Amino acid sequence: MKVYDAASIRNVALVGHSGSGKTQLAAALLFDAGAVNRFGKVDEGTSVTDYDDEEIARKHTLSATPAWCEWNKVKINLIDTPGMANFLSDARAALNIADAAVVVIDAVAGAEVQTEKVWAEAETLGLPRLVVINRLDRERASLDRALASVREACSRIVTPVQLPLGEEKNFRGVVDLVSMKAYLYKADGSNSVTESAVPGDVADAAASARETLIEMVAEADDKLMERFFEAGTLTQEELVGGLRTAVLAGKIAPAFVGSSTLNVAIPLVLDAIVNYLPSPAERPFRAVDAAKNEIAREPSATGPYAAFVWKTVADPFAGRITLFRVYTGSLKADSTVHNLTRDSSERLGALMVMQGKTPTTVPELRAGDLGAVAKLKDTLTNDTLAEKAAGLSFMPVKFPEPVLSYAIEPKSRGDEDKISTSMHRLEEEDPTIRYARDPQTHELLLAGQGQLHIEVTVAKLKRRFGVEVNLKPPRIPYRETITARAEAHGRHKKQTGGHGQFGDCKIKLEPLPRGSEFEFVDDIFGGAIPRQYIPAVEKGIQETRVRGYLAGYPVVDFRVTVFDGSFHAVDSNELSFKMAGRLAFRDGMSRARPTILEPVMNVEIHAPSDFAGDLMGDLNGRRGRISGMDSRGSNTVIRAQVPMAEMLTYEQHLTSVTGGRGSYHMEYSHYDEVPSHLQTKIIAAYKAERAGEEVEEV
Ligand SMILES: Nc1nc2c(ncn2[C@@H]2O[C@H](COP(=O)(O)OP(=O)(O)O)[C@@H](O)[C@H]2O)c(=O)[nH]1
Ligand SMILES: [Mg+2]
Repeated sequence: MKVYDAASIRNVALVGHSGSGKTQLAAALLFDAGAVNRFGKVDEGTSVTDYDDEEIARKHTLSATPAWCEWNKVKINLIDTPGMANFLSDARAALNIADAAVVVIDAVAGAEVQTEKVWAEAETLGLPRLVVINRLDRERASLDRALASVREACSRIVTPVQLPLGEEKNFRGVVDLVSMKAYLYKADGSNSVTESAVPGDVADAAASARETLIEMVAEADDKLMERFFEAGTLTQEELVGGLRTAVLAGKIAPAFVGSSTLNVAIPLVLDAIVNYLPSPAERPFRAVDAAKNEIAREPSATGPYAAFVWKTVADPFAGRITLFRVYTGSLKADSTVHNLTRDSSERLGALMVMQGKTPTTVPELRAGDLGAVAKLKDTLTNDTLAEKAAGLSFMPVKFPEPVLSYAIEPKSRGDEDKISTSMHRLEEEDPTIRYARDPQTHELLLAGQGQLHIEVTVAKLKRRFGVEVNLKPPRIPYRETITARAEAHGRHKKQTGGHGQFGDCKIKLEPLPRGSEFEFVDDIFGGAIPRQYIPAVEKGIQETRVRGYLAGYPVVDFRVTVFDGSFHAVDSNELSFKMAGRLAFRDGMSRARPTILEPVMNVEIHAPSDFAGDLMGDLNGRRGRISGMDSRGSNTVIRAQVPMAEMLTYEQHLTSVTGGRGSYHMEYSHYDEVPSHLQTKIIAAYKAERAGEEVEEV
């Protein structure tokens, strides 16, 4: 396979709300460019980029997937990304290594919640954007309405460069406002096209839309503005050149129209990617130097190499597949590279470029290109592969922390080890999940971005690694604390046969601010407790506090001061003082007015404004505190703080209330006291759970 130089590469992330047609668009682009010989269909499970079993089954993209094609001698690297809230971090990871974004919009729905999110992300990263208003063949599709909503929700820089020919199911092509030509397609999936002059019935509309475009282009550049005032218009060359400059500067996002299922007007998007979007050679890349200062560098095909690992795929057969972008220098097959992040060396075998799941080997990948390599030993997502001489590394992408945690248990006994090795591989692939054993309950916990995310992870575990688990209802990580100061006394005395046991201590308990965990202060003077036994007192308290006092949750945010005690010259030992510590702690807790704390989440909900009233009422019922409300076009954004315990079933609720048109996001905020009537329930549940167990001997 050919090796490409930066100037003949485009790296483009396809982003947008779920269902706008990104994956189908990728299938059409790849087919039209001749990169695949079959026109893949999402609905038939044959798209190039939704190849994972789970994606095919759910008809939803769950993970960012690269593909590529060649168009007019330029290699286009496309990255298809998920549009669902639970999986959006993969879209972010893709945008981070792309040079431009193609934002896909459903011509019926217009801009949606995740459209705004990915738009904002692309803007923050300074990426030139191109908009594709897709699904124009559907009933009630409207370019005007879709455009108006994108311009309102995202930005005024969105400017149409095409007009549609034919409406809804008769949508057949476009008038290109730059070339002022009409392109009609057969709409049978093939890309056969008839080029003609602009038809008479749309001539006026096209002329005036072109005028607007020319004005927008002129406004984006002072020199062109002057020319525009002198001549009253721009020449064709000025328009073409000026449009490109404006796109690169982020001043115009040209909007294209199309149907990705009928394959209408899609080849023009390939032209646009090549003509209007930047090559890596035109974009200095961002990195940090040895002192961690941000720097911008020009890529160069020669000189020291530096590459960034943006994703890892856990393949049950091929093992770990590492996806990277070469930013400068070049990587060669069968060579050794340095992992700067881990200071280790990695042997590269075959270098590959990925067409969905299908690899093609390449001898070399140069600055600006994307590629993959299998079976690296310890390289993970966010690592930098670079020669020290390059003097730079790449900033890791910050992935969101999990917000919900479920306990899982193997369906067949003895699968624990297999679960944990498979889970660790899935964790490498998806940095937004966490898998761990609860130190107190010994349960296996799987945490992720939402219920759907957890379900998908469990499904992957089954399909890819053949391990089945049951999901148990999520546990809330409650905590306990005290609200009053108390003094307490613990004395452990046992007279057995010969040698006895004796430990005795007096302690003070005091509340501390949230987040302080636990402090232990030694305030013994004059040897009331011999030095060597004081750590034993602390240990005794530590061991008991993590097991809870009211309902089995760790006691936090308090200080213990040991201030007095007594000992016995013969019978005192470490164990006795540990016991005394435990007794004192429990004695103190009984008077320190213990209480239960629960995690409270920051929640942000986006939904059509018609539902705002219902959703706010429901949040009140969930003990939520509304902290803000905004309207965005026809949508409302509600911000609230809600206890985690009330949010466990929110996903289903929101979907059913809004008919799937609402979405939400939440993250941990702080711990707060549980209202007392609910504490009673938590304590009762704990007692019921423990009813069968032996009572621990203190
Ligand atoms: N009618 C019509 N359906 C489309 C078009 N593009 C995509 N779809 C359908 O819309 C659904 C979602 O498409 P998909 O590519 O998976 O959307 P994604 O979530 O953005 O990747 C699928 O059923 C597609 O067949 C289009 O241009 N016209
Ligand atoms: Mg998709």
